[in-house]
Amino acid sequence: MNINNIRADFPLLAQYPQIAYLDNAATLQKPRTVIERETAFYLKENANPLRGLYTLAQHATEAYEEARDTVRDFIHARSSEEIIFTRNTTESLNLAASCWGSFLSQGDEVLISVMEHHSNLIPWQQICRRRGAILKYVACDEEGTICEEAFRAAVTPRTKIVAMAHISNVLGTLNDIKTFARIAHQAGAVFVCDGAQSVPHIPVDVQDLDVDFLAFSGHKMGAPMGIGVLYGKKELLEKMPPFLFGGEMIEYVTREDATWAELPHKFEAGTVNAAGACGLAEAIRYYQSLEFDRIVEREHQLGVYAFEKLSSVPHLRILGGSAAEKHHGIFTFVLEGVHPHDIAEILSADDICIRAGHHCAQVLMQHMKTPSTARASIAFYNTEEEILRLAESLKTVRRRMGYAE
Ligand code: C6P
Repeated sequence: MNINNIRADFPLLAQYPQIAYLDNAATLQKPRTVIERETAFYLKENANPLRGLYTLAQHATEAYEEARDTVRDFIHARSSEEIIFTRNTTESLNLAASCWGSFLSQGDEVLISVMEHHSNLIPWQQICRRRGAILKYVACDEEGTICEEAFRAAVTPRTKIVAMAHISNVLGTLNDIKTFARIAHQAGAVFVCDGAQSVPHIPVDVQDLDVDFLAFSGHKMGAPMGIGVLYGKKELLEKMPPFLFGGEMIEYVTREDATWAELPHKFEAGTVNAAGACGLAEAIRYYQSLEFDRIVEREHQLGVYAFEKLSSVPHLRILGGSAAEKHHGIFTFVLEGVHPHDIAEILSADDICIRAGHHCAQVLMQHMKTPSTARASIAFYNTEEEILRLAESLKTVRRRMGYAE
């Protein structure tokens, strides 16, 4: 992997060579090919897909459906009917919660973990409240691990849905989704996986994991903002009611009633983000051109380096796993005596971009008894030099805040 060539593929990185962008869990920078593909849709293919019978509209439809096939192939779904385009992970999870959650009855249980992003928590809170169901949480230990025994103990005959992040956006923990999905299925529950942080960083095979739903966002893997995916097993998608109602999701409408379009269109009401879908397909092709295994290997190397360098910063404590391997490129930390917002602002003055706050995971913050933290998250295009700059800058933060050392 030639890192200079890779960085040259990202116009923003070339535009600001002084910036160390270490907020990749929030959103990835965009390769030129993706930006060009999205633009090309508007320059050469723009018409409302799935409607027009004229040639231009057919091209738009073809481009959109090809993008769906590319996503299907990437996550190893059985059929393109199982790929629903949404705006982002948040919308995908709301769709799953609102539609499959509509089958919940009084006293049924939904099980999630304490490390869920609000997007995989609040939709379940809301649907449980509406259906009279009970929302239960499985905890993680100090290492950020959800152990199998704790998970087994939390699943009961009343558990109807389990929803869990594949990789935590705060701790970087990789949850054992395959095992947890098997246990959930044995109890008769469906398994919803939040793949926002996993799909861009590790190969994900929905058939191998045997999850019922998988949600992810394009923008975290170099695609444009505003395009996301909900994978769902066909038999479940067929059973559930639509999410939004309106154009393109119907089969036949009378004054009193309507019937629904075939999958996947039943869940894609209104004009779709076809240019975004084409951009997502291009992002997938970009990953494939680099070879995903090499991306994983590169991010692993950088992660080991980052863990070592951050661990050498005095007064800094990394939350979660005590080994680099447990973090999957996500390092959340606190610096004794310094508010995380101050850390982020001081680092910003050094042209280093990290995130600070509760990371949309307040239940996890409560569980860890830490109101907020700072977080650096890496991607394959980062360099050892950027990570070194992060560590060196962090070493100066306490002094710049007025501490003796
Ligand atoms: N986490 C972060 O900085 P959207 O915003 O819909 O694309 O993704 C929501 C989401 C859901 N689940 C997980 C595990 C996530 O990490 C995110 C997004 C970003 O951590 C923005 S808050």
